[in-house]
Amino acid sequence: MAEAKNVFVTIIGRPNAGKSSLLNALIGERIAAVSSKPQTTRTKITGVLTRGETQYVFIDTPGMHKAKNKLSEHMVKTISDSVAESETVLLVADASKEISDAERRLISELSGRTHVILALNKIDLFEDKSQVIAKLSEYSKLYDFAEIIPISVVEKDGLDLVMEAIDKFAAEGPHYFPDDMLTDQPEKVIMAEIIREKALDLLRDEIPHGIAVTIERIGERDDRSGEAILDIEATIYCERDSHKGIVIGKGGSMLKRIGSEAREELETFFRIKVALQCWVKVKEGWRNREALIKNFGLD
Ligand SMILES: Nc1nc2c(ncn2[C@@H]2O[C@H](COP(=O)(O)OP(=O)(O)OP(=O)(O)O)[C@@H](O)[C@H]2O)c(=O)[nH]1
Ligand SMILES: [Mg+2]
Repeated sequence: MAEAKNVFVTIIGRPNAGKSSLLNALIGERIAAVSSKPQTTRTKITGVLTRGETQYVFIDTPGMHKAKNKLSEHMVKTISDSVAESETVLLVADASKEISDAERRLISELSGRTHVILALNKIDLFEDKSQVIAKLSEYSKLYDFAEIIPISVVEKDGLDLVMEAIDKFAAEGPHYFPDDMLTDQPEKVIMAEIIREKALDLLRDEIPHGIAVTIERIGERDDRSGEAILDIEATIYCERDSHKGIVIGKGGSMLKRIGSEAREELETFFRIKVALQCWVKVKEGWRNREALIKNFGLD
């Protein structure tokens, strides 16, 4: 048999660039929450893919932004710690946006590393591909990337090229995770992230950042016909009483929608029937309180 190989890849980039979408696409499972709102990812998420002799370990990070509260300070620190941890860096950029200051800062912090791949995402948004090429050359002036690959996660375009580029940096070494493992995220975290993703999708813009989800209880039982059911009880925390009302919605309609969309996704992910119960609680100003951030597992 060929020698075992591994490669650790940290995925970085501005908020909303499509880092978590790319992670999910490369792994082939939705292990990380994705949403149209920036700052969806709050803590690092490890995704594992083993193909043949090579184990790929991906570390998804929060989008690089200016820290505005204690939670985002933790998020920004997570990015630099994760970059330091792995040799290969996959920078995901949004081809439809101007290069931001935060992005420039992020790139300057890579100072001199050689294993940096740039994936220029969302090229599906361009009819005129010459605009993509112009963007490519703008980025190539900022850093000596090992490779620059235009991709579209949505259209699954260029993903094989990303894997090939990463493959070149795989080195002989052990598989640190079991070959059938997809993520180091504990089940409870994945469950909470799926529920938070649905809440982010369905709620108005001003609330999502103030939301955290914790899983209070998990239990398995058989229903009358003998089919296994996973019972999940979750609490959705928000920062204000007025937000609580919005999360619950008229006659509980919003909470019902969040719950039923989350349940469907949970059933697909865990491949088991799910009964989900969600409560809503207020914890004022949690994003600025260390103890609560710790409590939500975001430190
Ligand atoms: N048009 C288009 N949209 C995309 C593509 N890839 C991702 N998106 C969308 O971009 C948005 C952000 O995606 P995420 O994967 O959550 O982005 P992220 O970089 O992880 O964001 P943060 O975790 O907030 O830093 C979502 O609405 C995705 O559906 C793409 O190739 N094309
Ligand atoms: Mg993300």
